[in-house]
Amino acid sequence: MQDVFDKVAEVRKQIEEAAIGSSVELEAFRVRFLGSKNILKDLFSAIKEVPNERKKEFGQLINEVKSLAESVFQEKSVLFADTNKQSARQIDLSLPAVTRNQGAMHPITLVREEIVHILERIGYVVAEGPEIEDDWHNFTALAMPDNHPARDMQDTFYIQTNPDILLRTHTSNVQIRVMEKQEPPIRIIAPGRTYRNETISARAHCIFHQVELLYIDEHVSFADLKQTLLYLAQELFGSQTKIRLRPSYFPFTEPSAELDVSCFICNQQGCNICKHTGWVEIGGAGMVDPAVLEACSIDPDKYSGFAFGMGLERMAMLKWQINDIRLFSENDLRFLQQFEGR
Ligand code: FA5
Repeated sequence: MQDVFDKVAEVRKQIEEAAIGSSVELEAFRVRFLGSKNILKDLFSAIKEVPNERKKEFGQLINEVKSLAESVFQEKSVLFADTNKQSARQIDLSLPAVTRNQGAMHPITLVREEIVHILERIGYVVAEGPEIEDDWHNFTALAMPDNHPARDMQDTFYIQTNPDILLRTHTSNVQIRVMEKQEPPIRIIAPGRTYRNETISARAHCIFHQVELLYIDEHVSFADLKQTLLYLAQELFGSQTKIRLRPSYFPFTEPSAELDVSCFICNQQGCNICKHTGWVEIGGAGMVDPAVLEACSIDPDKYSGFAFGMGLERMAMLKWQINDIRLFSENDLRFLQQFEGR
């Protein structure tokens, strides 16, 4: 008989000492002490073993234990109410899936990366230079001294009216930065942002991007330049692509040329992109002028090299037939989303 009273005391102890640290443990507590098959029910049915004169005392004891279990449950339920709601939300499989917007690479980044990877395969490494530049690296060392007429072709933004500090007008400044520091052989590719004080239109912007190529070593010839440009054009536009070099003028290269590629849109049948000529221009190139090598303390009798520069916006416009350069900087999602997954 004492056994039954001991059992009640034991259950009370279990309730008092129950470790309830989570909603899962709270539920286990509820099932054990308050559920439809809880252990207090077994004790209630043991009342028949209790002598009549102690039945009342026994009944009160069990009711107290039951109330204790209920109040512990109430108290802990409040604590875990929020957590319960959250976990219910997490496992509600009937809810529609949350789709995540992963974003897309910007088309200029895509073209830049493609060009960089193509040239890395033949030994070029990426080099960087400052966008806020001094006159020496942007102009003078590139054989464009003060008052040189070629400066007018690149309308320049100067910083706070200081004629020596400017926003670089091309990535050719990186040629000088690298040649000043590094002994040949030099084989670099320099992508970056450039600035010109030009009226913004569908074809020109005041902020745009260029990629510069520079190769300096012993015995580098115009044939090496031509072969490198052919490789780049065929990797970018397909193995059937032809190139054409037209004589041109840049103060820092001699001889100089404009690079045209056969129109990959119409296969030289004639279209709006190539203005029915079958060719599209993609950049300027030439053999580095010996005066530029000298300005960077590189011996022009020992070393020679070539340089090439092109506009990234122009490349992206050709590649995806985009007809307005302003789209690249407007951050219009309808435009940018078209490059998802590329
Ligand atoms: C240059 O900037 C020379 N530094 C390129 C060069 C490098 C020649 C190495 C020889 C050796 P140019 O001013 O032509 O050249 O510009 C090169 C390209 O930049 C153009 O073909 C064009 O695609 C792009 N570009 C120039 N101005 C703008 C502009 N306002 N908006 C968008 N793209 C432009």
